[in-house]
Amino acid sequence: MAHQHKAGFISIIGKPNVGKSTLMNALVGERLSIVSSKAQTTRHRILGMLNGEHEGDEYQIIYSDTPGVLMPKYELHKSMMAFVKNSLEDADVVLYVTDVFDTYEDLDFLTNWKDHTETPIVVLINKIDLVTQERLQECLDYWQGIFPGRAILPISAQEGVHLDQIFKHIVENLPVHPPFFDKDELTDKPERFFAAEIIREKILMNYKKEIPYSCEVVVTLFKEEPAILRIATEIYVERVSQRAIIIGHKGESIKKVGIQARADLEAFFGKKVFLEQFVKVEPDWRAKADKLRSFGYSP
Ligand code: GDP
Ligand code: K
Ligand code: MG
Repeated sequence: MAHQHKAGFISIIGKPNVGKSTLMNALVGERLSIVSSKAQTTRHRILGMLNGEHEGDEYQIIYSDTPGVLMPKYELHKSMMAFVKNSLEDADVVLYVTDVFDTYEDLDFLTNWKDHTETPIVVLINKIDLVTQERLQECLDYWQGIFPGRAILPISAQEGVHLDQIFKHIVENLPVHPPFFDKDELTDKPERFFAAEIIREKILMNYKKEIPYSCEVVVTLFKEEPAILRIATEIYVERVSQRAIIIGHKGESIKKVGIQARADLEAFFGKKVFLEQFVKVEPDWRAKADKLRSFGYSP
């Protein structure tokens, strides 16, 4: 039989913090999506491409990492859920990620979708490195009840356990189709998106409570010069008091973010980076549709 090209979209969805971004990074072999122990780390739909060859056929797998499904409290959450919905509509296979502590969240859109869709769903029970075989069996029974008749796989995204079995499910369901993206592209997002995400990751690591959620990072300058990459960013917060916290005593806190971010930016872009950061106040930006649009939240 003549060799074919297969290509398709694989959506990674599930509740916050179950390990969706860890999984996508593991599946594509790159740190494309921020991972943190805080819920709502991922705010966009981020594509990660994997090109290869399987049993003589070439393939292009296009993974979508998405924000965790939640009941929206802010305009920002609504737009995050719109990314999730779009991702479900486009999918050739859906990887529904849960972990060994998770229970099903009965959101209307999710339940309607799962009970009616003909799209193949693979339920992944993540973080099996943390539990006993007995507990895992309970999880398997529970999720079989929620997703009757669907494939269920225990995995550890962090330890790389059973990821090859996910791949098997995917290639079996990948449509014959020419590539959607250039074969040397890793993602659909521009370089400046990743610059902003790396800085947001450091904010998530360095500040507590509400602070990281009140922040948005905008890259205002991304300029490649022969010896250096110049990046300027604006960090938006919602209140003047939050601005003071971000900056810290004598600028210590923002300086720390800058040092950590610059190290990762240099590794990611393979180049020396000059980074400037400005902290600005935009009252209640998470509730304002026009602000959200200007920050790129229009799915
Ligand atoms: P997301 O919100 O679903 O995208 O989850 P993240 O990928 O950001 O991960 C949430 C937290 O779970 C992070 O602290 C990860 O390091 C951790 N995590 C992810 N996968 C695993 C796993 O397989 N085992 C363990 N023990 N922790 C994991
Ligand atoms: K997270
Ligand atoms: Mg995530």
